[in-house]
Amino acid sequence: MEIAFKDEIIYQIYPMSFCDSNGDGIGDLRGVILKLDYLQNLGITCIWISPFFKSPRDDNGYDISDYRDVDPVFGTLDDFKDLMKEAHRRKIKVLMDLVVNHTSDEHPWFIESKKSRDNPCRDYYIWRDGKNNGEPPSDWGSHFSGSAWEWDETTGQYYLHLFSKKQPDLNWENPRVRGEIFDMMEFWSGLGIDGYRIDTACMYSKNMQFPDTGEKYKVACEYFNDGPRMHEYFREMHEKVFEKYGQLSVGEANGLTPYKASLYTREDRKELSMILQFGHVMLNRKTHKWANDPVTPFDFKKALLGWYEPIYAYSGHLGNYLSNHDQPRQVSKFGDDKKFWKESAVMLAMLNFTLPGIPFVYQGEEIGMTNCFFEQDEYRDVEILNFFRQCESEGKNLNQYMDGVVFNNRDNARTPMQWSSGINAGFSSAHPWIKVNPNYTRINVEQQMHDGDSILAAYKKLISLRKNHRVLVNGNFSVLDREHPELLLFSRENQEEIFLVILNLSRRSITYAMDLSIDIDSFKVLFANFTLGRPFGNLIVPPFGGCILRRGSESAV
Ligand code: TEU
Ligand code: CA
Repeated sequence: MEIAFKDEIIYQIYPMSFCDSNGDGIGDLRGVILKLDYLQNLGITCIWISPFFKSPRDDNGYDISDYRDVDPVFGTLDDFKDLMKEAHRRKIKVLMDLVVNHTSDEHPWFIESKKSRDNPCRDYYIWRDGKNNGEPPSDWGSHFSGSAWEWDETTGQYYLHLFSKKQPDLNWENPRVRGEIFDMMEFWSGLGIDGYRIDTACMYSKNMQFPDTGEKYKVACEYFNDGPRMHEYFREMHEKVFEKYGQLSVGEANGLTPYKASLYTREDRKELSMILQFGHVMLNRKTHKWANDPVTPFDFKKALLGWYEPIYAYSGHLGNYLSNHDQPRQVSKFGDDKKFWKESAVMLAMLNFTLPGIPFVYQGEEIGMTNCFFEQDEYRDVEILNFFRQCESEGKNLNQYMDGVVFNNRDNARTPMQWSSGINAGFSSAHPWIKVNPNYTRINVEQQMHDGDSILAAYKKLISLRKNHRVLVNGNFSVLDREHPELLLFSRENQEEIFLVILNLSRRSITYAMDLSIDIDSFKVLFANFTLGRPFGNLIVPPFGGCILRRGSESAV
């Protein structure tokens, strides 16, 4: 059975860095409206906009102080309504970011909650006494360094924050909190929102005893991820909002297994449409969050197959992504942003558009935007700035982590969208809130718009190919030559046709003798980033080479 929305091509917009329409150096909603024609021309059918709600922007909007209004820096509610109208006019759906594990500490609920222990909003959040020795309630660490507990002098208790201390966790055990959230979702659904990307989707149901992990400041995923009431919460959300409005729901879900992910995304479970898993993006960070551990092409291949094969065996659903606002630029991480910049950018796009699952494109990946080097004072992200502060306070030598910091920091993905080689890459007429990647003079939309051999042109072709061949939406997924250390080979097959996808995930040229059981010469090249000589039997796949071969059922032997 095919889920609704399976044909979508979803483009993620990080509004602060997308397009500044009013010359204040920060992207905004009217800037998004200005670029809807560009997105329509690219072939995008749906946009996910990272938070644009009222926020002190401690975490660039993932710290919300008013869920029902647009932050003035992004515009007004009327601007949002215009955006909805203009997007829908172009048959582009709009997903909003649902950030409900926590609010900002400047949200009225939290301002009330911290006034007194008996305030009606007290148990909207998670407050606990410290230990007798003056220590926090437990040894849990925040994702953004330090303790996950912050002391509040007024009421003499600690509050939980899995992220920054300006992002107090909501208490989902409280039915009033759930009611507030579903009401808020009704508000945005009433404005025509087509669905939600759900932030930190499996962290809402915590072990409310807050047991120690035994390791100071360990991020206690075992006690807050995929907790006991998560399915109950999403079934309620599905019934009260998603089903009622026919909406798409995409859960950002780190730390699951394919089976557990299927319990959130199987149609009959009536919870989420799909999840975005983390198996491939955390490969280089196994020893430490700020490590840059070596990752082989085979590691990358196994991480992908470790998800894509079982999830479909369990009838679960994934979004396909290699980039987002939290991850390094994909061409720098999984490709080669120097010697094989274009080849690897296009090969990765082929991967993302041909794996089973709904493809997500993160702003700038379609032109091959790369990681960016920052001087220490040029960083903006709370996650990395907190880590610098933690290293300083604990007397840790930051240099031991700098390779990982430079490679993994989230600001890599948040440099302004590179529209042209003009001032500030055409992003803004004012000095941008964050450094523009200096390579904007050669990597920008304007430069690629009219180049049929550009990365942008490849994205347009691949999106069109995906729209014209539903085998990429509903075709069976079969892996070939699973043990090959550099080549990823798989087929997608339905009644009408079969696609054969061959991708070199490495920077080595690979000579490959096709399995003779496949009559590969009956296939035609549909798309490739290198020239294939016939017969295809003995392929020489160049570094980051990729090809998509097709055979129609009419020609099947
Ligand atoms: O990210 C949650 C999350 O998984 C992050 O901790 C991410 O893995 C990490 O930053 C990678 O280094 C979501 C949002 O995508 C992120 O932007 C927010 O900062 C976070 O939640 C809190 O809302
Ligand atoms: Ca602006």
